[in-house]
Amino acid sequence: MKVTVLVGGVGGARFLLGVKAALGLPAVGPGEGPHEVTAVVNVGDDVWMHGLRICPDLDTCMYTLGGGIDSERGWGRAGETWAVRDELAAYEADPTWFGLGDRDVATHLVRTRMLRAGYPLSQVTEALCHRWKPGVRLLPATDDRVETHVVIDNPEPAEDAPPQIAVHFQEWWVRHQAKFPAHRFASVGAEEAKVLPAAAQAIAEADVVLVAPSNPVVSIGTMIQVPGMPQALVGTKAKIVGLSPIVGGRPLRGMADACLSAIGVDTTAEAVGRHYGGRAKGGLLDGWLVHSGDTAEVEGAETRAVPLLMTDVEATADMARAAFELAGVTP
Ligand code: FO1
Repeated sequence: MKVTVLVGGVGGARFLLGVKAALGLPAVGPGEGPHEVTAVVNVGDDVWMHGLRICPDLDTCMYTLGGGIDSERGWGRAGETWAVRDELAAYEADPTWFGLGDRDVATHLVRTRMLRAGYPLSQVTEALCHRWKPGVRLLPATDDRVETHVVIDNPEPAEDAPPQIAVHFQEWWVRHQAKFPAHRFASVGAEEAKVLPAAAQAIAEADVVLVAPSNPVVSIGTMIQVPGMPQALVGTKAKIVGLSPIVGGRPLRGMADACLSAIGVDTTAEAVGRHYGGRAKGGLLDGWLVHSGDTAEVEGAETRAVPLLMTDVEATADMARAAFELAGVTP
């Protein structure tokens, strides 16, 4: 069976562990078997820092599925040290608010060198995965630079300063911890970008497409805005089933609520499902899984309530199985 999953960062990576387990593959590392899993990963969080290209969602998926993640943080490497970060701070080399771990820096050095040599991000990711062997194909949604920037009230208002400024998503998310309300999000570069052909093909040829419980706005939303992605999703014969990242009116991690309120969507499983829209009504979803105890009516999509807490790999595998069932496929 060919399974294609749209994923963002931490939540998406954890969900992929369960998808692999549900297909009889080892959650971490490479595995044998008749099933193929392709993850189409958000690149909107990607950022240039200290001359290095950082791809948080691709790296979180690669480290999580390859066994190198710091599972406490959900990003960066296990057993990390911070000498480079501390040395950069000693030089007062901005930005000092973004922590680059020493092991993580090696990933960014290899990626930056390959990008500078002209390799597209998809080939760079494939090369990095030769080491990490995540056991799924990790594809960036696009090889082009599409970055999420956030319009906020100017944190340093001055009489001649603009009342609002746009900052990179990482500055809003990490430096400001999203404490300045986002007025809107901009996918910088989206107009000139195009969906990665291999990602569009993985969606077209899938037996089922899953939308991971990732941030609906800055992970899934940003991916769907990449030109060519909507066409791929409309065109696939596969059922598209999503899993709600909102449980009991709260995001399970991260600050999806801050993002949802910025686009005027309530922080409920039903509101997110309706935001994605039922496929029979021109939206994204054939099926929408919400957590037991939550309810959702999404016109044009079938909804079901199942446990959606990714407490361990087995619980997450049950979520993937429920999604396969809702899609009417059997691995
Ligand atoms: N998140 C933080 O909250 N603080 C950090 O200093 C930080 C550094 C960092 C470095 C590399 C990387 O791949 C991710 C990093 N993140 C950090 C997480 C990152 O902001 C988020 O994982 C995603 O962009 C949102 O999903």
